[in-house]
Amino acid sequence: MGKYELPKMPYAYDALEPHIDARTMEIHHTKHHQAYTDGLNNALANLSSDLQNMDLTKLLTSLDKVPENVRGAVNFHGGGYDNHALFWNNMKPSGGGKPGGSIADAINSGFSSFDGFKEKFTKDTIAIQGSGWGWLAYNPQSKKVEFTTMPNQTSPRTKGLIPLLGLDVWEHAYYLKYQNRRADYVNAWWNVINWDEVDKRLSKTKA
Ligand code: MN3
Repeated sequence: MGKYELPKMPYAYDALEPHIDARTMEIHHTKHHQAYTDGLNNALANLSSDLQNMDLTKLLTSLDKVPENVRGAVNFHGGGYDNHALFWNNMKPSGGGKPGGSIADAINSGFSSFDGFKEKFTKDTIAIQGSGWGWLAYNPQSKKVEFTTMPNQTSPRTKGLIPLLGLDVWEHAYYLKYQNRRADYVNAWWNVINWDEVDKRLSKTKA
């Protein structure tokens, strides 16, 4: 058995209905996230023990230490494993609304306002070409939060950013319910955000 196992879902597959449907959640978790988990374990098997034992978050920020022939697989499957683990937990049933606490202050300071942030996140995530993710991330250099998009499964950690809130816009995340209507999925997703979890991630960056 590999080092990584598929993380348990923090709620039932139908818990995010009607915004994200149960069948999509189940396939997304048991097939797609499982595939990244297996791919990560397979990639790790080709690494030296010091890299195998490194925390995944550290490994993703130090991809230059990974031999070139395995780097792409670690970037893709390691990013996919980590991104999805974050994604399940940055959603919850009856979520959404406006954040409070430190994350609200950080968003106001990084963007014009919460509404300005929401507009940018929505517009730029819908506009991602092909598969990828929209992220709210903390930048340890500027000590501010910022928005970024990342292609495929590449983690914001590879750019030295700490992911706080991510939205998966691969078609597998919405196609069964929304087909080609990515914008409808992105707009619905704002109703299931777990802001307490996002706030917790921000406070950990300062620990
Ligand atoms: Mn996905």
